[in-house]
Amino acid sequence: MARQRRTSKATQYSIALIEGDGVGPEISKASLVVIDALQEKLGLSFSINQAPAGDNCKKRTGVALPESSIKTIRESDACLKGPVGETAADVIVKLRQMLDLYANIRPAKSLPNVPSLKPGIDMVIVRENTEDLYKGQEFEFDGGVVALRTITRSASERIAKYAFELAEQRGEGRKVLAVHKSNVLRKSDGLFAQVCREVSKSHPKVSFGEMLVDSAAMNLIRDPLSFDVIVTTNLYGDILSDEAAQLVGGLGMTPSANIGADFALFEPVHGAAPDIAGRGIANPIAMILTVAMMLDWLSKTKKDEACSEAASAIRAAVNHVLEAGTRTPDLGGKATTMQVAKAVATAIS
Ligand code: GGG
Repeated sequence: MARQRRTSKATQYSIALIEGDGVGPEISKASLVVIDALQEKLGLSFSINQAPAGDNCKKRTGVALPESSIKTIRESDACLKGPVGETAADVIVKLRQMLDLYANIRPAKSLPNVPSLKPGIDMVIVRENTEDLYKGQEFEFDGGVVALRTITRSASERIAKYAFELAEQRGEGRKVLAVHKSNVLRKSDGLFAQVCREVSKSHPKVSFGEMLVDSAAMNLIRDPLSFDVIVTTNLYGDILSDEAAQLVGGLGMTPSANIGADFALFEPVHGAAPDIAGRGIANPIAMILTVAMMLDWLSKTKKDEACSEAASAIRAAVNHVLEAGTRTPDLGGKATTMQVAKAVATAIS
C-alpha cells in the first residue's frame, strides 16, 4: 500500500521499499515511523511503494525478485531495502549489477553511548560493487568447482575516482587507502592497485596509501583511528565492512548506499538476523541511518536542500536518543525496535 502525505510546496519522492526477510520487516516499519516524522515536521513528502523480494517472497510467489518489484524500483526515485536471507545473490547482488550500482559506500562512525572499540572512529569503506567473485561465475567440473574473479580497469577506475572524490568532500588532509592482495593475486589485484595508483595522481590533495587485505583486517583492530577512506574490491569490502561495523558497536549501527550514475539503493550493512526476527529487539539504527544516507543522495541529485536538512535531523536525533540511553539489547539497553524508532521520531519533532 502506498503511504503518502502531500504538502503544498515539497517535491514528492517515490521510494521503493523492499522489507526483506528476518528482522527486515520490523526495521522497515521502524524506519517508516521516522519517515513519517520527517513528513509531518519537516514538510518532506514521500510515497512508499512496496517491492517484495527475498526468501519470503520466493516462498510466496516462486521468485525472489519478481518483475513487478523490479518495475516498482525502476519507476521510483530511490530504493530502500531491508536485509534478505538466503536469496541475497538473487536480490541484492542482481540489483547491483542490473542497475549498475557500482559504488557501495559503507561508513563506520563511533556514536555517543555506544560500545565502540575506541571513541572517534570515522571511516568509510568504498567497495566496488559490480564485479570480483560476485559476478557469480562459478562452474562445476569433474572433481571440483571453479569461481572466476573478474577485475576490470574500467570498474577499478570508477570506484577509485569515487573514493578520491569522497575523500575530497570529507575535507582537508584526507587519505585514501587501497586495500588488495596484489602480492599473491598479481594480475587481478595487481590491476586494481595499479589503477588506484594512477587515479591518485589526479588527486594530489588526498594522501594515498596501500595495504594488503590481511594487514588491513589486523590494523582495523590495532589502530582504527588511522583509517579514513578505504577503497577495495567487492568481496574484501563486504568482509571488512562487517569488521568495521563491530568497531563501532556492531552491525546494528552501520548503514550503506549502493550508488550508480542515476539511481541508488540504500540498505543496512547487516543481514536478516533470523535468530532475533519477530522479537521486536532488532536495532533499527542502521536502517534509520540508511534513510539519512538516502536523503543525502536525494539532496545531491535532486538539488533539494530540504533533504539535506532532514538527513542532518535524523543524525542529530539518533545521537540524542543514544545519549539519553534509549538502546536495544545489542547495545546493552532494554528498548525495543519500535521504542528506539519512536524516540528518534520524537527527537526529530
Ligand atoms: N554479514 C552481514 C550480512 O549478511 N549482510 C548482508 C549481505 O551479505 N549482503 C550481501 C552483500 O552485501 O554482499
